[in-house]
Amino acid sequence: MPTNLPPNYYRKERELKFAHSPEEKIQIYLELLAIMPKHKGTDKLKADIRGKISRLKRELGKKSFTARFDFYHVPREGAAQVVLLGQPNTGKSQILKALTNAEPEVHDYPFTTQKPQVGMILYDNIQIQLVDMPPISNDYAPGWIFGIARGSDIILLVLNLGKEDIDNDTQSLLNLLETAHIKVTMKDEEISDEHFMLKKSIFLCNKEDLEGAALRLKRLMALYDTKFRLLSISALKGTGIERLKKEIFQSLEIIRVYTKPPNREIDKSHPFVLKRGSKIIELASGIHRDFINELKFVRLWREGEINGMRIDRDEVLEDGDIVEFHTR
Ligand SMILES: Nc1nc2c(ncn2[C@@H]2O[C@H](COP(=O)(O)OP(=O)(O)OP(=O)(O)O)[C@@H](O)[C@H]2O)c(=O)[nH]1
Ligand SMILES: [Mg+2]
Repeated sequence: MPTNLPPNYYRKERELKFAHSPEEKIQIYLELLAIMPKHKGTDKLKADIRGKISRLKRELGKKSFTARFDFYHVPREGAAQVVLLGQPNTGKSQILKALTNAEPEVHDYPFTTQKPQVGMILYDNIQIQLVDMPPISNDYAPGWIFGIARGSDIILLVLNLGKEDIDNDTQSLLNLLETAHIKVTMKDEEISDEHFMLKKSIFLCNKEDLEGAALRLKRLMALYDTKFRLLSISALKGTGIERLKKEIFQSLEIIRVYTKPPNREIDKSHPFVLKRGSKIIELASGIHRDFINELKFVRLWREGEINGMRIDRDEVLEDGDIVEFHTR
């Protein structure tokens, strides 16, 4: 295995362990190929993966793969991918509608949504992809839905505060996820459990406008508030939506960094989005592969702290940093 693979390669690779269907596995392999840096050291690995994909395709019969392909993959767009999961009629599509410009079908009967639908959340100057999924329940829980959830950055577990037995629904939702090897968490623990993928989640308690909602929320809080983040909203009335956007942004633990050529103004509309804790060197290698070799020095502006000082390439970046690259 080549040593210089990026961290998201290993995260993606871990999903293979829990993928059951050939379609899901093919999708993961395709994404691994896309993530892999292009250099001599990865040639063999690339060939191995291509071989695996062909074997899986043969196993599947080419026709059915292309016919069902769309269902198994939602191409990533924007700074992160956030997935809505929940039982039928809990308001997932209404939430997509409230947070984005998408116009999904919303109806007062279960199983309205039959395939993934996407929209973009605008938060300040970044875009986050929101994926609305078909419902899951004890009677309907196809593997591909969980495959998409395992590949996402955050899961929003949508619960219906209008339902008296919301406690049972919540527990069965968590059970369904565990059966699919997903354990929800509040913290960013990425590769810490052998049998589960730990996924950051928010319990999204929807329909707070309905009668009895406040009491049910209180009950849920008593059960889950110490371990999980609970948020109450009404997607229909539009309450709690701005706070939800902010919480999603905060849970993603991403930072925005602006780059500029020397002696030029910065363009704040196009930030680079990086994981919190990223260094200058990671920013530079994201710009293009050889950029780091062309670098002579770097200046940094950080509000109220640093004003154009030369900094080391191992400097850890912060949200809002402005970086000026000087090349040879
Ligand atoms: N009162 C109230 N009704 C809501 C709210 N959010 C959604 N609804 C209603 O609940 C019903 C179901 O909403 P959907 O968004 O279609 O639910 P869903 O979870 O996408 O349903 P499936 O696609 O079947 O899984 C619709 O009649 C919505 O108008 C809310 O915040 N308050
Ligand atoms: Mg729906």
